[in-house]
Amino acid sequence: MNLSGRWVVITGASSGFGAAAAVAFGHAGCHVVLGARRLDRLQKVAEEAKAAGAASAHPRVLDVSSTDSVEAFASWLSETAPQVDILINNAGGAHGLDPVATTRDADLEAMVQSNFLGLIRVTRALLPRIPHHAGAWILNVGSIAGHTAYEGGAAYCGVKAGERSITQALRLELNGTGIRVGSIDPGMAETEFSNVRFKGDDARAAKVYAGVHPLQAQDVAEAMVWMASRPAHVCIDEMVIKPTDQAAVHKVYRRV
Ligand code: NDP
Ligand code: 8X3
Repeated sequence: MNLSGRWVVITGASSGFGAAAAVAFGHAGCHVVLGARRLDRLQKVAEEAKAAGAASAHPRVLDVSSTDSVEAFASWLSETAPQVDILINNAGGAHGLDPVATTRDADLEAMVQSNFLGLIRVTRALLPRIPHHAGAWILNVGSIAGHTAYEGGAAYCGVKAGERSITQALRLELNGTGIRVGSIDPGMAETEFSNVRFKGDDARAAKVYAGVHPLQAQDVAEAMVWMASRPAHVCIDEMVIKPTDQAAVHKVYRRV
């Protein structure tokens, strides 16, 4: 399917996968609509998307953890875009790596609000703008953490397992509308993910990737474009994408 001229909404587009997706869908000639809390970062990404060939690029503040913010975004969008052909629910991340015994409420709430409730809120708000029987697509960003839990990941693994359930329910609910629904579930990728998880402790974040050749954001963005550009009758329900060095959540090959 030719993506040129399609309207793509990407949440969490100020860094990592979302920013790379803005550029990749821009390169495919799409109109890109970019949401996140850091507007200055979004504006830079919008410029990069335009330079890559985007038909247009529209940055806008969005906090998926707030229903008011999501509704304001949806209302602005109805004045900006004729429709939403592709919705990429990417906003989220991990906060902390503490075991259940010592985990903090603020971290739990941030993870549930952004990865889980935010995904439902944004989808609910934009669903009326997604056309039926036109090859439209909703892509949710999950994780291998949603397939296999690890120590310190009770809440993060839990919300990503929840993302799989949301995706599966939505796929069933929208069957017959022609709207495709799927999940992309990456493994270890070097973005700002670990810097956020470890609250700005960049040395600890760097250790996560030491000696490994992790995924880069562009790897995931290219996979998203491939998934979106399948013919309208083809829905990639779930894609797991990991570094070659990562055979499983706990099995990572390190050169050092
Ligand atoms: P980054 O930290 O680089 O990007 C996260 C993005 O989410 C940022 O743009 C951030 O923007 C946005 N975001 C976070 N909270 C909110 C919120 N409340 N409202 C709006 N936007 C929000 O990490 P990644 O690119 O790696 O993460 C993207 C997604 O991929 C996440 O869902 C993450 O869980 C998932 N993932 C990451 C993996 C990895 O190893 N990197 C592997 C598997 C999945 P801002 O702060 O400006 O709001
Ligand atoms: C991010 C991948 O395995 O670090 O979702 O949780 S992992």
